[in-house]
Amino acid sequence: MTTSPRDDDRLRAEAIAILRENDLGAYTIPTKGLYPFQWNWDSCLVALGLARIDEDRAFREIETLFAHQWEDGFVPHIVFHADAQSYFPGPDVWDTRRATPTSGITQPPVAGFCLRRLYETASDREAAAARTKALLPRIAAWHRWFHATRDPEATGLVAILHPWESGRDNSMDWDEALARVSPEGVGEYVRRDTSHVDAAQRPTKAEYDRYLRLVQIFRGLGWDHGALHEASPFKVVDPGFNAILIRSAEDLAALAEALDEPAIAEEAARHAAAGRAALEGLWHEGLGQYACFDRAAGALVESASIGGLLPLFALEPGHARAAVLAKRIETVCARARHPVPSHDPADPRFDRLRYWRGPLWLVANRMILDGLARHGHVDAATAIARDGLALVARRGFAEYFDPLDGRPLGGGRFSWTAAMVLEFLD
Ligand code: 2M8
Repeated sequence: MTTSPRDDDRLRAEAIAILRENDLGAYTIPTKGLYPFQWNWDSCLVALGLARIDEDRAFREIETLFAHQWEDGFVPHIVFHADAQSYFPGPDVWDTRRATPTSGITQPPVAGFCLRRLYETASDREAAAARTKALLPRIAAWHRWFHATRDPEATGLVAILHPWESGRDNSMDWDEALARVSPEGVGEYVRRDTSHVDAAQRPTKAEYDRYLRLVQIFRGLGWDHGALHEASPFKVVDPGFNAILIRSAEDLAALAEALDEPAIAEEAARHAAAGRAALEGLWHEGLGQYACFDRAAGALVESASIGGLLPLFALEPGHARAAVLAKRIETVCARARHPVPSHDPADPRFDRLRYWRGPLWLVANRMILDGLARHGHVDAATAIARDGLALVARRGFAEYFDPLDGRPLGGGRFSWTAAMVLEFLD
């Protein structure tokens, strides 16, 4: 699919209008109603789009997120800046007791990757250098927090302790590990998401029960991050999440080099190297891609999700797995009409409508196409960007899309979809 120059102008104008309407001053909400607060990785990725409209505002987006970093280095997945009743679970459920309430779990650490792009493309070089330099120690502290609290045995790879941390909430990757979390005692609650979006496009009640049970367990430990890894019944090492951390560490090291912060550069380069070396342990020969490692069960997970394709975004150019992974991406995409399905359509569990169990997401595509381009597959990368633009031109700025027929799914007028459109129009 392609777009015409007129489509492109219309897409650009519409993307900017969406980012403006979801802009609450110092942060951007993902979409009205469904997600009325600031989300961690949404904000960083949205900053890439904002940078094309207003550089100052783009930096502000990331600065606002890091203004709510905890003293231990942790950066929350949601910052509840203002009251809103349209989302569950809200601040009272998390009960983290922060001055501005936040959640107590984190999200994929794309900040390092996004900040490097902001810095390198900024036209006001002096302002960009000063603002980037001020953020470097904060990102370094977050990465250090990951290695200390989520990799206590120094394996080089970090675990997520909640499916929401992955950003790919209901992926098949978590099915077995989540099934081992007993929902007993979770109590009654009222979901809000299914009043905004068709329930067939959202996680199930059985999943929500367990999502909430994990929150209750962690809340019972007073959100003491040093204690959660040991106590959590759910600990999974996600190749996608780790690839993002490794790539952000590489980008943090490059920024720290450029801005004369040698200690940060050295530490970040060390983290990236340790992560890359350990990634090899997540290679699943049978699936022909990377797979999650269930740290509680001690086994690789039989699940061919997009998480296992994301390492392309982090492998060094020339790495032996890169060509195999690029080929694997081609195979998975050939099974759908629109790239890149969030799960291999050949898997009988593939669900074209249900959120992260099949639909395509432009933010994931952004990282996949970056990985393809990084390893020399420029045409394949361009084809993914073009398809995404044509999809949005025809179907609107949806949260996610059916990869078989392109139907728009989830929330509408979505910020990160708008930001990715601006990225792809480049
Ligand atoms: C989705 O996750 C939230 C929980 O964090 C939810 O469903 O309530 C995911 O797609 C996640 O990746 C995203 O950051 C968030 C906001 O767009 O929505």
